[in-house]
Amino acid sequence: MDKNIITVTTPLLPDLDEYYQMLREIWDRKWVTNNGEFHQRFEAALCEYLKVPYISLFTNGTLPLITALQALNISGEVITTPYSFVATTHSLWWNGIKPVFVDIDPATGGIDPERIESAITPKTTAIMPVHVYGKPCRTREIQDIADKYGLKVIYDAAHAFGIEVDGKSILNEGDMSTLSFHGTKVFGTTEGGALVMHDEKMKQRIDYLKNFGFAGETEVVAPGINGKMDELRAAIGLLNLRQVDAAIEARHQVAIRYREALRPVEGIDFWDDMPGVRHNYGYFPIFVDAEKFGMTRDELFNKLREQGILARRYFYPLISDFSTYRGLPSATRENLPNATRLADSVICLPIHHELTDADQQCILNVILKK
Ligand code: T4K
Repeated sequence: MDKNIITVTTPLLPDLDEYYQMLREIWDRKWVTNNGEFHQRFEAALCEYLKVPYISLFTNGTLPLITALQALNISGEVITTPYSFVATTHSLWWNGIKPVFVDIDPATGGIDPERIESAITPKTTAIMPVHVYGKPCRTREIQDIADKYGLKVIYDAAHAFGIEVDGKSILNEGDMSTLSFHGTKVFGTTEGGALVMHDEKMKQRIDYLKNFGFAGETEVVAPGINGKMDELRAAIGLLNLRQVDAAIEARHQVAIRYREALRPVEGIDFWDDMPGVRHNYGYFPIFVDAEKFGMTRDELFNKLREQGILARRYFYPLISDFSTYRGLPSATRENLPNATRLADSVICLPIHHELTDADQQCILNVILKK
């Protein structure tokens, strides 16, 4: 990457010498995938770190979404948010499920529980909310609705690594939660992901499903897929667990500096930490009010680009605006005013564990019009 370019994030990578030691072990064992030793150790270490009872590793963060829907036999219609990465809705499509978009709560970016009930039809079988940017959804209200109508809840928690509310992991909410360990995330294994579940029986089912449905050498119990994580990535995960807290703290410091500098700026809005929540600072979204700021979101975005600052407009366009989904009855902008407003005004500023004060100042100078 060009030294003068400031990227929105940078991967968390382990010390190369330590990784080499682990590669040497893999070479010695000659066991490279299919529930190897590092895979088993990584699952156990993640359960402890994330405070969850059961976890199943995957090769990315999209397959756990697809697999969770399969495991819970979800069909018909699923209520979801348009304000996310497109993989959320794609996972429904790949299961032949019709996505029903519901608007978001502008205070969290997550699905607005008050709008869920009116979107429920006899075909609705589940709700798929997203803890977007790692900000916890209103999980209690969502669960109350799910219980009332007998719906499953699958959280796309791709951004929610290590997020806790009042000391409890957000990943224990709903029926299952998925994680992404993509290199752009706070915690990554180059590509990778996981599914969090509540009981051993479901863990067993998911482990079968991610291994073609094999429940033994000669028995296939379900039409599974290949979603397994290999030993090379599990090793990175084990090493990265040792440094993820420091990385989150470094990101926290970046967030503090952004907030201090941007609070007085008229027309630039951002979110503060939520009380009782342990955040991971995976993203730092700002929302531009063109009239008050005197510049549109895209003008600011392009100005940053001119300076080599590769901020991103996550999540613009809305998923409901992509051609695949545009024709759905729930995909209209009238149905999704809050999501539309956020998508049209958002810029995610660079934030990562290696962002220097000098680089952050360059970013701020553009926004402060210095
Ligand atoms: N659900 C949600 C809510 C998600 O956000 C995602 C993924 C998923 C599900 C699916 O999980 P995965 O199947 O991906 O595990 C990125 C990621 O590819 C994607 O994982 C992520 N969400 C999404 C929000 O962002 P891009 O297209 O923005 O990535 P890219 O390649 O443009 O990278 C962004 C910046 O990161 C680059 O400008 C520089 C930096 N970078 C990137 C890579 C790949 C590096 O410094 N090194 C790298 O190796 O999608």
